[in-house]
Amino acid sequence: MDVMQRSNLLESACLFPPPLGLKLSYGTAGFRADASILQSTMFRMGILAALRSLKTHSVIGLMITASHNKVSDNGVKIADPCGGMLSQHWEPFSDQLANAPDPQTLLLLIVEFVKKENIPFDGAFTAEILLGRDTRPSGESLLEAAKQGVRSIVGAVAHDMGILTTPQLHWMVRARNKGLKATESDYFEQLLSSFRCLMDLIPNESKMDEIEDKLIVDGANGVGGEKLEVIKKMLSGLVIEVHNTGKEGGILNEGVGADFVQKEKVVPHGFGSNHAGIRCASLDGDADRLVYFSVASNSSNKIDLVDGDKILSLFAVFIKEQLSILEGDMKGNNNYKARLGVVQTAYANGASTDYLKHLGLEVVLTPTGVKYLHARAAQYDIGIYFEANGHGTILFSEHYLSWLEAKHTELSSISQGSELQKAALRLLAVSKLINQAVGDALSGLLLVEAILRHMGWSIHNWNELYQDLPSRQLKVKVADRTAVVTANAETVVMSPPGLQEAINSEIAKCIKGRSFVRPSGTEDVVRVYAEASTEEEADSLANSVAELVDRFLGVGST
Ligand code: G16
Repeated sequence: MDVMQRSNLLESACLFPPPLGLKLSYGTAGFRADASILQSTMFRMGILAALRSLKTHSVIGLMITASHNKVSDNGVKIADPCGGMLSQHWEPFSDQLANAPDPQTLLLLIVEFVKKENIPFDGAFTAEILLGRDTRPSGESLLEAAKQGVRSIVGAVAHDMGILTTPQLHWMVRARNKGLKATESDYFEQLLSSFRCLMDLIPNESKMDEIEDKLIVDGANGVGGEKLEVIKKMLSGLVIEVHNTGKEGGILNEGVGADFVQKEKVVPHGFGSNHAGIRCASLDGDADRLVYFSVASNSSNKIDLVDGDKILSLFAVFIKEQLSILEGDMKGNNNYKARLGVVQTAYANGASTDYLKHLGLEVVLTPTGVKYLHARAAQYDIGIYFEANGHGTILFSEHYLSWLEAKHTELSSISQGSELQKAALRLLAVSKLINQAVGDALSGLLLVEAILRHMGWSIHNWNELYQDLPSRQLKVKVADRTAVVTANAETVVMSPPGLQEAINSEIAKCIKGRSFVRPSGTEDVVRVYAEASTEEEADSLANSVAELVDRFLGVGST
């Protein structure tokens, strides 16, 4: 790094002093905090993104969003060259950058890191960053801070991609680095053409008439509703009505959205008994999560939730069906058996895991956070991952896709229109429809809709795949949530000592009881999950465990 670069960094860093006395942490999916204190973090993540671009010789993404958090919060997620989350290897550096107390310390950290990582500053490659933001009002000024961060690395270029869903930005980064078409209209075109392909391949015998044409979507008053309005205009064979678009004056994520619906299990604002029986879906604030629900027919505000686990199960059934057609009667010479695996977290309802295992699938658990699930799913030919909160996708390995392309070409020449050829084509269409970079509510929704029509299933048929065990989630505010240390994919508390034993004795009081606690990586709380054979038991187990958390770590304790 030459003198000009150093003085450039120092000068611009002086414009973004960090908030005093606050420790920021990269968390489950990037930094998140009250938007008013994030200017310096955003500036510094702009620097980090530019360094990452130089290091990887690739385009990097920077998304300004706090996803499901309240509207006054904001945050930043970095997309790596493959479109996935920032390499975990760089997370400690991002924590150090965010927390450097003054410009001199910041510069020193950068100089040392550049040396350690051998980041080239020879001008041979131009760092390029794609910036996106959700609809939060704070996004605009934070975008300016991020741009200045990018530009403080001499020669680096920041492209403002405007208001996007988080998965759109991840998709664009991946597409750019693969040399593919990468604009927003390319994204829509890819989704819609692969959706059309799946719809055209629906078997004639499918009982399509049993499925309501109409889908009502809760847009969480965020960016997802806005983008769905665009998709809707280009669709045929599916009628989408979007509520909570944000244009009716509703507040982002307040009483609406996938997180609210999944955690509270009640109707979002704007939905009621007049929607009973209709297929409904809910997106979160940046449209990377999707859950479905139907409104209970009595006049209560209760819903029948169809969560991420059930979306995973629907996808698994469909993929498995296509694989058994393709692999059951292999014609030609080029035959191969795909390794299919599913990835969940401890939040997965126990009934879903049992169901998936019953299907004969390999099921693995990882800690919470797409970054963990994605990495694990990428180890299969086809890896399906979902968190119960609705965040997930289906990954196809490059190796499997090449095989599938070749197989499809071969089948098209020897048995065009055969079931085998159709199965290969369906799998190829799924790989294009479903976002290969990250969980994406919009592409997930189109795939769910195509599969329901393929199966001839109503939302009720789908929901009956298995019966969820009653579950309850609570949040506990504590003095220091980092005092909770977990192991075994977050199923066991290692610290504070004695907490796990106390949780175990509460679990032992319930039939089919299961409970765990973990520090949230997106909010300043400890999360409690409990499930049991009845609603009452699940509620009481969650409450007792929350009390234990409070007793061991409560606001008063240290
Ligand atoms: C982020 C992550 C998800 C994770 C969620 C909750 O979601 O991308 O993988 O499940 O946070 O994390 P926590 O329980 O640690 O708060 P999003 O949609 O908010 O970006």
